[in-house]
Amino acid sequence: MNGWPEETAARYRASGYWRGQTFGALLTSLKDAYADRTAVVGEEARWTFAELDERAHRLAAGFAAGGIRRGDRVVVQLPNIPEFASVVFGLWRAGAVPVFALPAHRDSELRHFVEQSEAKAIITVGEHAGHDHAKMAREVAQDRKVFVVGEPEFGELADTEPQELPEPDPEGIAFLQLSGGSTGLPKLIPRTHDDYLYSVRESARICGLRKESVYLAALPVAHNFPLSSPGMLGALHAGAATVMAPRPDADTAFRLIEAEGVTISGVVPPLAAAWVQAAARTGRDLSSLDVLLVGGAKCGRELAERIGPALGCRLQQVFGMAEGLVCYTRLDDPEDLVLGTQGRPISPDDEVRVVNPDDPLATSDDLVEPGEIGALLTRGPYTIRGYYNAAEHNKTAFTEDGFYRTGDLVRQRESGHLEVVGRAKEQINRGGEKVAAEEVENHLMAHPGVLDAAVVAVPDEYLGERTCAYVVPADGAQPTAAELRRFVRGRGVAAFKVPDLVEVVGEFPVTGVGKTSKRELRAALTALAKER
Ligand code: OOB
Repeated sequence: MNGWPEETAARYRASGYWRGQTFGALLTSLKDAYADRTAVVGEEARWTFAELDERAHRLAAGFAAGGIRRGDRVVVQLPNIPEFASVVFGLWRAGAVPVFALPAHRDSELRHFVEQSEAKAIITVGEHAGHDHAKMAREVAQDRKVFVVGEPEFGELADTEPQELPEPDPEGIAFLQLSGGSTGLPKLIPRTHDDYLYSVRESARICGLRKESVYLAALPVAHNFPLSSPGMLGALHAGAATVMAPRPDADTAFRLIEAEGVTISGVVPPLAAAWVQAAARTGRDLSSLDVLLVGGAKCGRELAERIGPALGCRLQQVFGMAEGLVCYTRLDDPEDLVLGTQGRPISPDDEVRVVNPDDPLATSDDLVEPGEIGALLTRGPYTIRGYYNAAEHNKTAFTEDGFYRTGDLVRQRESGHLEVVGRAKEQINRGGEKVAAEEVENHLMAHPGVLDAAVVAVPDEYLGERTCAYVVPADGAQPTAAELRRFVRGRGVAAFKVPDLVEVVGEFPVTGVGKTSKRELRAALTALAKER
């Protein structure tokens, strides 16, 4: 029922990976073990495990009373605030299924998540970072419920008398995570209590979390990396505190590291570079920081080498994906592996195949020679077997024998460590934020003055990659770059999806490429863009 064949599921249970525990039950056991220890810290709040547990119970009862039933999907768009934790655990206890939107998402994306998941409600905040989230949610929601943290109605929910609610199925869908996507719109990723909790437990162990640890959630906490690698959930699992950073910049992060004695955090490479630079002139005491995880996009060797000395901490590389597989360098790995690879999988039962990179539909048998570059396929105890309600897309996104086609180009060392060397998928990795080429092209092509568009990555010193849109105007039209960027923004998309560069051209500046294959066109344009 959850996508894994029953035989495989039985093996994962027998191996102790899937333990039949729900997130709600986990929080109960954490409350029993760590009642008075700090669980979550925000700018104005500091909750113990007992308080978080109590809040989650009340919210669960509130959601149930408010008509949220078992299995109902609820889009959650919250920034890094303690209520993220209480709301999500509250929904879990009510048996509901959170759908994790990022604060950067705008109305067209929110609408897509609501429709795709057939959500019953949206939970959001009022004004955040200059944007009125409540207003946006109400427009998108139409006749669905909207709960706004900080408004009286939410206060009532949060104050409901706790009640016993039936436990959800630990092998059923716990939440829907968003894929970075390479086709039209982000796909929804169904994760179960059992599979996700396995990755959380192991991540906490691999990253050395103890109850004395303090995790700084610098990136938007709904994303898989700060959520579970090891993230807020890994920290909670270990009995450690999570400090919610309202923003990820060095000033904010360093202030919180000093004030809260943060021991561990996770950042994308451009942010790591910014922290490294800022560390040289900071007056803050960063000595508590022990481990910095870097991932989401490739951390080059040069940056990797500077992180430890500049921040006085250990570097741990992480290469993961919301679909499942997460790789870490281990804290006791030799330096060469820590600096030069993106780690090895969490589980001995994560199956990794490096296959023919020239065939987008290569199967798990089309292996390259050991040590050669190939496309990464994977399956295992916490990697999904299919996207949510996406039967057609699943036919190519997964092999017949259930491997997920990651779209990443890797080389595997004898130790099992993977080096990410590139990407085969039609996606731009903008400093860890994923942009699907086709999604942006579709927005551009909605402009009456645009005949055709192709979006590709251009190398960028700071972000690693930026987006460049090549646009062919319709007959007689002369759209400008500024106008097209404004147009895309006006379509209601996350700011990181607005093309950084727009080149309006008479025709696509590559010869010998038919317009039949966008894939080939993008490949040729990417090669051209690299030479710029
Ligand atoms: C993380 O998750 P997603 O779902 O936003 O993006 C996954 C993709 C990977 O397929 C790969 O293309 C890229 O992001 N990626 C990396 C990387 N980590 C992720 N590429 C090169 N080097 C790395 N270290 O980004 C994510 C999820 C959990 C933990 C960490 C990152």
